[in-house]
Amino acid sequence: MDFMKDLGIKKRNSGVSTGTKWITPTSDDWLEVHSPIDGKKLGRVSRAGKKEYEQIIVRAQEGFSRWRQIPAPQRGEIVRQIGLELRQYKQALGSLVSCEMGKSLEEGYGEVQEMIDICDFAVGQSRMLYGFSMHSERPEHRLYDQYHPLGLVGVLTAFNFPVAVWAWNAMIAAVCGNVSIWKPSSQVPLTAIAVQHIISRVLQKNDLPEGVFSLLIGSGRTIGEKMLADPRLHLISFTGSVATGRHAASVVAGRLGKSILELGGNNAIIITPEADLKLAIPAVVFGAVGTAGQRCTTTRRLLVHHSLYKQMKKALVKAYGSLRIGNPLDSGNHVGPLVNQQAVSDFSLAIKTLREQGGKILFGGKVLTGKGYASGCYVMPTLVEAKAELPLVQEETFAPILYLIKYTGDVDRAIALQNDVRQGLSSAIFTNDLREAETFLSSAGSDCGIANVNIGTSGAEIGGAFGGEKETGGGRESGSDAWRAYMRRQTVTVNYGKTMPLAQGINFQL
Ligand code: UN1
Repeated sequence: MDFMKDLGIKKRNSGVSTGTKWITPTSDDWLEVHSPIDGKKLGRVSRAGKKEYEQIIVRAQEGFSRWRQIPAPQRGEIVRQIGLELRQYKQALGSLVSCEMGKSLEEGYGEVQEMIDICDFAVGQSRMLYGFSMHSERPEHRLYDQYHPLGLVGVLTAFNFPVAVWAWNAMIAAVCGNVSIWKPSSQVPLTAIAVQHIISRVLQKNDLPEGVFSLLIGSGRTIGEKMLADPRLHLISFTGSVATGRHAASVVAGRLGKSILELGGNNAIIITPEADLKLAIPAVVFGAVGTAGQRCTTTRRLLVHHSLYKQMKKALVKAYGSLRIGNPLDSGNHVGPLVNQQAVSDFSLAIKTLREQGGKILFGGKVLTGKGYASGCYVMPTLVEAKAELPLVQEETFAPILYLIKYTGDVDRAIALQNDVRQGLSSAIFTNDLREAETFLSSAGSDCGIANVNIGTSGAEIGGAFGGEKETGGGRESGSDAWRAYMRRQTVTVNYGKTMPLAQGINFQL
């Protein structure tokens, strides 16, 4: 595979880098990487131990003391160059994402495009780190707020978006004057190494110090835990499951550190009687089967008004029948494999449990075997007729399983069903009725971080703030004013007069 070579991936790779220099771990701890496409070994990665962890943190601290002195627009210029470099490697990196993680090639390219887009966004943001200027209540006083970098930002990313989520965090953090330390998922270390090669050329060309963008590949139990507990890391951005996120949140909160959590979703689309099904059907199918159902924004529940239910069910069974499942590097296929055997077991267990709980499989429900499916990671996208209150419908199963749920009554009833889960990431309604759409968007509407009208639940643009409520964790990353979470806010009052008045009119005479 030529793209591996172009990206600097070798048979044996170091998993530790300070941004400009690779460190060879002293321990003999190797991670073997296999593709879920065909089980083929892609390479080996040496993992960081305690010693390398310490080296990385110290370099990052040194790097930060230099990086924060560089004016923000100049930091933006570095990010601009990273964006240009990523454009050169879009095909190669997108192919590696697809190969290592299993998402379709189109989605692999899309993910790299998200990186490029956030670079462009961050370049602009580097000139817009605005604070407010207020009017002081005292004469000859100036009152304003300003934003300073936080310091070291730990970025712990999940397997399903091996590169984009890092970029949302690292690029915004960088223009804000922070340095970042990236611990990718152990499922997808090679894409992280490839990214590190790409950015290290930019860092070297600009004569930047070590420690601005570091990479630490290691196990969650050692390196991940160390990062969570380390008071030298001012902010932890964590993407992953609710269970691990809950643990991460408590460890970081225990040391009064800051965190951004982007945890699970259980996203629903509402189809009202006023929906345009020509729009809704492709959006539902992409939302449910894209990335083989392994996005946190995947459509998991479809709430269909009873008047359209039969029609919708028929159309979906037909659409699912036309999906092509197979090697994601073949652009003719819609759906690739799940990430590993564990994910397949989780899928099979979910199907069994659904049957026990009274769900009816309308399509799929099987693990694929035979030619082209030898890795054992391919499953059939699955449609299940279910009641909203089934225990498993309340959970996020990270697989392409879509629950068809019939509702009767008005849009308020559909919104109540949509909100009646513990997670709160993404949501959507398909309707051409203004009242229904605006009710869904109102304060009594969707309780999710993302609410879409006539668009599916996944595929958010980088320009908006990304994240969700309730068990999704409450954090926001990426666009809008999410940058503020990466900075420390300082309220400044300057007295340029010749007297010393106190606020609130307090009289204090010596
Ligand atoms: C994720 O699944 O963790 O909105 C991120 C989307 C993508 C990002 C998903 N832009 O589906």
